Amino acid sequence: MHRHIAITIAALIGCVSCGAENPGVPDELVGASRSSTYPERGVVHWAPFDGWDDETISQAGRSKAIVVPMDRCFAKGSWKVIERLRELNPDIQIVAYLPVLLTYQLPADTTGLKEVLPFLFDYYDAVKSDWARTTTGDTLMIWPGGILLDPIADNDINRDLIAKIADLIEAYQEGGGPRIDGIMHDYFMYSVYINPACRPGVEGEPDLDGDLVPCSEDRDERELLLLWQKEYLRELRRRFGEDFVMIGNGRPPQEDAELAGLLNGIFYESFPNGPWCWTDREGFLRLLDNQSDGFLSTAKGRTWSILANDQLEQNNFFCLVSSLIAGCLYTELHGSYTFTGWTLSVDSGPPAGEAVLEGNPDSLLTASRAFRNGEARISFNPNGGRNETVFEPAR
Ligand SMILES: [Ca+2]
Repeated sequence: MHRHIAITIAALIGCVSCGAENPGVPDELVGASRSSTYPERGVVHWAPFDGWDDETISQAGRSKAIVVPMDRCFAKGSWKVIERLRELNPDIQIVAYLPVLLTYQLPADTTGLKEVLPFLFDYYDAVKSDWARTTTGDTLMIWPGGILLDPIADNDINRDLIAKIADLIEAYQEGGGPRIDGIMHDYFMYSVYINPACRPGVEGEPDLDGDLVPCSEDRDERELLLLWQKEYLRELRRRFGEDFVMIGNGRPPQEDAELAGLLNGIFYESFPNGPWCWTDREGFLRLLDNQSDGFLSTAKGRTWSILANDQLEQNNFFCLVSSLIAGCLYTELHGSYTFTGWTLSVDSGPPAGEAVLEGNPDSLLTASRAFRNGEARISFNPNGGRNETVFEPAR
């Protein structure tokens, strides 16, 4: 632990604002609403655009990026909203959410689905021969309705599956509608976890290579699982280019430098604690570590991590202040991954310095960063909990 923290601080000293400098972006975006470039926002909307009025679209247009399910990005019903967002903010990044190695069961009658969400249907169809199985031969459903795809074929990675998915995305990208600017990959994994809600319907344990040894006890299998995920990213990068924004959720992007280097950002789903019950301080220091130079790759000249937390409303402000210090994007959520507009109002202006850590990374610690209009500051208690979270305007 001590060694990790020492490395964290060493990395911080060399951190050059983690892509936050962006001199080409105007302080005001086109549209009715005045907007500060900092803090930097990212919309996270895992839902249809139904109900988005002009005001919601205008507010969403104040963000750097917007994460929307890929099937929605490629649906005609969404095109007007996406085109309007680009009119309001030509620099906005439309990032398509797509789970890693997962397909969802479809309703029995897919007639409407083919019309309204053709990508969802075509994706299901393209990968339906690649469902993974358990040690008892059962279908490997890992979330209710969500079936894992098998990354292993003939004791090697399943390259056909990579090609099928990449081919499909490429076909839609070239299909004549608005193009996507990137993908948010949900969710990279070291091993396979079956959500308890799938039991007792699912029998047996995950077994991706078919040798009847569960994934959790099968090192070769887990190595191929991780390798598949990296090769998948390499193939998407090869097809869509260096500036295609790729953001990853899950633990491997936060720990595996090789995987992180194939990405441009990390999605922090439950910042700062993660599903792994980190203290606030541990989660925050991990963020700084991840955002230090050279861990993630850049796209369009910067990194694209997003801080999110839909569980605790008070964490929205903690995400905002943390994003300022770390040089990434924050989102504001209120109980679900549905964008309803911005309620927090901080006009920090651009950074005026680097992040500074003072104190003891294992005890009392304060992180701060100067901005044109004030200072972002977070302090932590000896037990790792947060004390003060503030943006203090300059006098
Ligand atoms: Ca196995």
